[in-house]
Amino acid sequence: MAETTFGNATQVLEPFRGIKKVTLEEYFTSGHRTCQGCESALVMKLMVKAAGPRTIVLGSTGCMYVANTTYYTTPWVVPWMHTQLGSSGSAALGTAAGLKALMRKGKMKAEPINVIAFCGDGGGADMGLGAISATLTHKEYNSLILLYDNESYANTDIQLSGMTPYGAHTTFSPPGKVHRLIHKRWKKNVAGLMAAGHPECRYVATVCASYAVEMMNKVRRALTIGGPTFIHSLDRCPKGWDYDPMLSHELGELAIETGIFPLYEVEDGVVKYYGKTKAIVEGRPRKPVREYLLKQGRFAHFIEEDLAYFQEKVDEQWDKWEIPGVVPFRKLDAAQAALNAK
Ligand SMILES: Cc1ncc(C[n+]2csc(CCOP(=O)(O)OP(=O)(O)O)c2C)c(N)n1
Ligand code: SF4
Ligand SMILES: [Mg+2]
Repeated sequence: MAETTFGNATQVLEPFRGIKKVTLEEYFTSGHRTCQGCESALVMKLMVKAAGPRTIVLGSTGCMYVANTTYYTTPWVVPWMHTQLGSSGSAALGTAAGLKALMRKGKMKAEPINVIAFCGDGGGADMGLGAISATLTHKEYNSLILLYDNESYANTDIQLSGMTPYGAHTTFSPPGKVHRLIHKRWKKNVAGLMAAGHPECRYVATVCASYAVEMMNKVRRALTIGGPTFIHSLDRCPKGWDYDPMLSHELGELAIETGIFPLYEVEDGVVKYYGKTKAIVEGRPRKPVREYLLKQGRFAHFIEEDLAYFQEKVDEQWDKWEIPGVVPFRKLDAAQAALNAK
């Protein structure tokens, strides 16, 4: 048991050193009704496997609520509670504060209990952003908020969210004869936003379950550090992204290898890249974004011009951002720097 500086107990969850060291126990089992190849279901399973049995999971409305609690069935083995669509932050904070108060009053055995609240991109990056932001300022309460990002409001039939990629076909942005692209906004940078704007939050990470052990280890790190922490997971959704479910794993790898979704963690203000993103930062060439985009039906209407624009935006993130893929403050270009020096 580790005491944080503010006297709140967390569990020390050492990282799994390889797949063979991962515990066999499952806390998200059979009984869910998610689509074949649903990456978010895998994320739930890995998230709670990493956390272990002394965990309470709170989930905002969305596929991971509805498909996981169909009438009289549930895959959750640990205590689980549904919360309103925009309330994952409030549920995390309230539960953590409630546990702490009960323990302080001696009404519960004092022991570390992990509190994890998950939310979708609609619930977390759009509707519940304020509540998550508030929770990340309360350093005296331990909770992890995991945003599973399937890049749409999937549960209500794939509507566009602030995390939907540029140009994607959703039920709110169908390509037509007059306008080929309906959705022309670039996706929010939610992990960067949380990391840059919340000085009391000691840990923010991005994860991809195609790299399962690393993903679980980021969850374990967040829970060990304690205080309010945040993880953003990019989750493939065969229904919304329109691809053969067998490609879920490969598309996760391609999202990283093309540089579209960088893997990093920010611990006490220090950015650390990991996995294939680290190799890219150290000079490995990125794969062209078309290799990722053209495997998905939601980009089937793209023409060369659209692919070129997408590539250009990703290149910019790597070449011009102050912290590549993380913080979009622009680097001063060489000409301007020379002028300033005069
Ligand atoms: C306040 C409120 N507005 C709308 C809804 C309807 N609704 C239920 S799930 C959902 C989609 C949520 O999207 P997201 O958070 O991305 O989760 P996903 O379904 O993609 O897993 C919506 C709009 C609701 N439950 N509550
Ligand atoms: S619609 Fe997408 S997120 Fe929802 S259960 Fe199906 S694959 Fe999973
Ligand atoms: Mg979603």
